[in-house]
Amino acid sequence: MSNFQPLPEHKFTFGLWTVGSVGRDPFGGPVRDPKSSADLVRLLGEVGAYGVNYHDSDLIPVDATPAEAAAIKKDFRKALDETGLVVPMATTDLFRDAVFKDGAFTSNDPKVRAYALQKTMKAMDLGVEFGAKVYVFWGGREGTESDATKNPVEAGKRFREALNFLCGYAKDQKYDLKFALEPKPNEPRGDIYLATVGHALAFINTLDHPEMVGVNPEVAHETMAGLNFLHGVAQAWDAGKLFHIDLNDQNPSRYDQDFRFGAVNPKNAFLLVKFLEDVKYNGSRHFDAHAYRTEDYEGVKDFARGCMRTYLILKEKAARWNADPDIQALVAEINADDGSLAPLTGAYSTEKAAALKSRDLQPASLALRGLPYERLDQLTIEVLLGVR
Ligand code: GCO
Ligand code: MN
Ligand code: MN
Repeated sequence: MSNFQPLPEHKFTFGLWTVGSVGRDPFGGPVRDPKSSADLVRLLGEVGAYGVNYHDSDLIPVDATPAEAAAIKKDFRKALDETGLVVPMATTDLFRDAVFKDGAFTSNDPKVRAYALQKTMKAMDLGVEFGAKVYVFWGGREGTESDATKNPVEAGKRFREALNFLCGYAKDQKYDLKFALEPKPNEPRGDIYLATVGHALAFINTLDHPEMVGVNPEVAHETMAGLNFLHGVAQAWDAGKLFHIDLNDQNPSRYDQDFRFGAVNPKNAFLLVKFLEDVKYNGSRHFDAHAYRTEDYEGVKDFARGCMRTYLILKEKAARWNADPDIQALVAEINADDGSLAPLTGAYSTEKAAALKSRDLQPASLALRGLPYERLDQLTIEVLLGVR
């Protein structure tokens, strides 16, 4: 049995902003002293992470002088070399600064939109400098409190124009970068555009370079909206658009909780891990979560270790589920197909349509069939509870 030790091949990553969170919330200030980026890399090295991601301003504060920026980069690079951590993803902070109070790419002010583009191009340069291959766009401020204030069609056009511009920039610079849009329904805006994975997937098809753009779904974001996260992930996967994933946990209908992966709904977490492992998702498993505000830095390490350990435990449970003969017998029974209708279905033809229309399919007798889903789900729970 595995000892659930994280290894580089597991591709576990954390943002500087996750383990670096000082515990601020809307009602209270910091509970932990800030750490330098280099020290956060060392902390992640100590707990066994594979990589670290950052927003431009997590690494280089907006007001840093060129000399300060150079010193920070040098220390950061040194910590990466010491620990062997890599930087698979980078992103832009387009939400913290007051200038973005009405959005960045979708702001009503064309000067703010231009500034957002400028800041993102520089942030892309900074990401690529440390090896990032995925560039995330989380539009935290791209939204409204009142739809009297912004035309949603115009906002969509502005968002599209910005992404087209930035795809152009990445191509022009010959950057080996894929973009990943991160949907979220609300918080910090009252409502955020491209609220769900589905909205983002549809929007991508309207871009000039759809092949460069995918999604970065986050457990908490679909869950906040009461949606089924796995269904969104599966749709993104099927579309070839699962470029990155943000793992954490969340109670539905609450504020953005960003709990340790698997902390709230281990069954959903299990089915998600099983999905990612079954389809052989090859990207980062990025934990975009925070330690409880009660923790000191030892607790932050417990939090980070917990995210990875839970993932690995669930991965082992997934293998157990796949190898369980009783479970597999039920799976086979549920999906049984005697092939008798294959000649009438599948790819369309005039002949098939005519034959299918006239066939008596006996729906009343089909409806009599019982489906052993109670047994299958109970066995799933028993695998999870450790008795199988
Ligand atoms: C949130 C978001 C962010 C983004 C991050 C990277 O709810 O605050 O999930 O953490 O993932 O800005 O783009
Ligand atoms: Mn989030
Ligand atoms: Mn996120």
